[in-house]
Amino acid sequence: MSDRTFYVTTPIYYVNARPHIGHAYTTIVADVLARRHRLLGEKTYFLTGTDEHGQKIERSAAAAGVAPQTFADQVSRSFEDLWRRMGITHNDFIRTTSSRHKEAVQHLFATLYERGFIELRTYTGQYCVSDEAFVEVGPGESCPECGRITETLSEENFFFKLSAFQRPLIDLIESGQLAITPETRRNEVLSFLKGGLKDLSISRSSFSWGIPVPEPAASAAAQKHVIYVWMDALANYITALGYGSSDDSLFRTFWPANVQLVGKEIIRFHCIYWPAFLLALNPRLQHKSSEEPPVLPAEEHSAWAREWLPKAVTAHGWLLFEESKMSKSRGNIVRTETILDAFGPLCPQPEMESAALGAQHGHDLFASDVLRYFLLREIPFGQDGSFSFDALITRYNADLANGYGNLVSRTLAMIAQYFEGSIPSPSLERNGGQDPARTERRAMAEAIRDDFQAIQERVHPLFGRYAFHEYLLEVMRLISRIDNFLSASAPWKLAKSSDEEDRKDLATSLFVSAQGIRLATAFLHPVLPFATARAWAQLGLGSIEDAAAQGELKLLHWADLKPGTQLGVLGAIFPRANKGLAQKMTDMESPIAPASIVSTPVEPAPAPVAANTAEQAAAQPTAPSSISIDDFAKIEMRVAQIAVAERIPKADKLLRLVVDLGNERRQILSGIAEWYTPEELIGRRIIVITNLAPRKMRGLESYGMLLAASQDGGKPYLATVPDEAPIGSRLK
Ligand code: ME8
Repeated sequence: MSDRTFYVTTPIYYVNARPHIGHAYTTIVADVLARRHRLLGEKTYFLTGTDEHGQKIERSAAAAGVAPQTFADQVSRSFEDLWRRMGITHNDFIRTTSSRHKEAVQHLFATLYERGFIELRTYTGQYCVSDEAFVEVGPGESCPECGRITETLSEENFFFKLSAFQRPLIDLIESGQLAITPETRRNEVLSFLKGGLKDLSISRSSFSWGIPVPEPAASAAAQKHVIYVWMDALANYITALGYGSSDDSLFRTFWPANVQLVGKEIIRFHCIYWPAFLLALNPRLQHKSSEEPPVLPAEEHSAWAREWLPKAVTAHGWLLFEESKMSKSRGNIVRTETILDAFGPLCPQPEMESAALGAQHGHDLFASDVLRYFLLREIPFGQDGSFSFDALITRYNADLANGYGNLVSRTLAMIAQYFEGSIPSPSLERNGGQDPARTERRAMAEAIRDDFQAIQERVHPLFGRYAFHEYLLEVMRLISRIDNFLSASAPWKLAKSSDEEDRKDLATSLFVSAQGIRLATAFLHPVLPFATARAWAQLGLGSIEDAAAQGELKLLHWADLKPGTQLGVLGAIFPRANKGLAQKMTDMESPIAPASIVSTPVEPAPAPVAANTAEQAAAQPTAPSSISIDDFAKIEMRVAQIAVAERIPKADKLLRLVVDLGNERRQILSGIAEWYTPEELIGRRIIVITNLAPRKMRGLESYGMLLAASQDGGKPYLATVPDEAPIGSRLK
């Protein structure tokens, strides 16, 4: 192991709703980086966690009818559970409601107060609850960041003297000491800084769900204050390492972070507030709060920054779904669990992936690889990228099933068949004599060997620059090259020949392909940790984790693949996925309100006035007595026209309907046969809930639910809309 350390962090995610694939994206990138740096032999630490204080969480908990801590516990656990299902290798999971964090944040606040960087003032301004920030707009106007209406807050507040750090921050960013990537984000931060910095309000007294301002500051204020949620949250990156506690050995080993990964919307918090808090900890800046802070020469800040500021903040773009940013407040999220549940069952021999934890975990790890690959291959890191189930399946089939998986399967199957499962001995020689095909395949084999080192020199730096999509594109090029080489060599034909030279070429072609697979597998390991473990074992090379830990994947040498190596147990790696899986995932994306994962008893909601079977009504989750507008927005209701209505044999109560939604037709089964004849229904414009999970009744699938009003078992009256309401339009 080298002396180098590597510390990578993700943002800590709010617990106001369950995780979605946007959160998984950042966490996956951090995991890929952590795995890569571990295999480079660096002592690596990877931190993630949850952000649990603030008004937003307090309100979400109130809407769910539970105490904020209960709410935070439940949602935080859903993040931890998901990362475990996905095989994420974080070293720590920090929660801002943990006592270790709270105490250290109070220590941070008290230190800055003592240094004269925090003082008490009165402030009136517009506050955006969603972003948890004061914004510079007039009363009643909306937030320039997220567009939501702001609230006027007038508070006695503790202020942090952010304005004192404008110059030092500009210098540190311009000199590259605090690296911000990509370039566009760096420019955005610099132009914001150059526009001037106002002091920052860092406490709140209008609500109580936060870390109390500690003494002696607390006694100076008339009211009780909690620490501003962003100061609380940003501090996690050091509180998790033991900053401000009796054991700060991790802090001394790993801080400053090598890279802090964030989504682009929170770059300012990480590149302005966060480094300013850290610069203010410099004891040489101590002053009385009534005085102006001393101006230190740039070298002094630079020396402090070397020890205290993150080396780099890197922002990625947004995952878009249906054209807009995937977010819980917009209600257009895709849950990672959907992908795990849909792709998992495709995993052949899942117990191989997870000998210790069983087949279910194997399913999850397999599916997690699929999502990891897609996100890194599909989206140029730093840019926004669209997510769709169709694109996921297309990419999976093209690159993983038909590409990598197929190459591994066919090569190893031939080695098993023609060489009794033992890696053959090559005879690389250029001279093909009079036979042009032989000359060509020998030249191709030799070129692959000659290029073995150069490919690695070309591909590895792409990873270092976070150009994951180019990196994976290069790996796929390597796979195609080996595929083409195999097709040109046609070992299955050579195997039929008794010619001595053909026998040699048969051995060489399979040996060279095995080398290509070995190289592709080493390249892919940080991105596809589970599939590559399987391929490596099938190649007869044992545990890829061990190889990674011993630094053997850093740079491969041709001579390290020994002829005579006995292959492991063979089996498919990535079977082809059926296109129907996309519809399955779409159907699985039924809304789950945050409240539905809270186990505290809540008032059951009135039964939904829907005209389906009693069984279906009983399956409705109980809801809290009030739901937020965001929760309501998750229910997709559309205008539909009934195109087909018919009775179902031997089912007195059910009708089978086919409804037209404009861009699609759906089958819906509805328990209204006692009250409506099929004839009177055809042509009616009704309202359908379109994003319910499908249900099977009488062997038929139902993809949605009609809205109707009814009283205790009485006739359901179908909710209708005027004929001019466009088919497919959404009810909001
Ligand atoms: O902002 N595309 O938490 P958060 C890509 N608690 N990434 C996305 C995404 C999307 N559509 N949606 C979310 C917070 N993310 C604060 C952070 S850190 C001290 C405090 C990812 O739950 C991305 O990393 O809103 C983004 O920055 C983060 O989740 C925001 O998560």
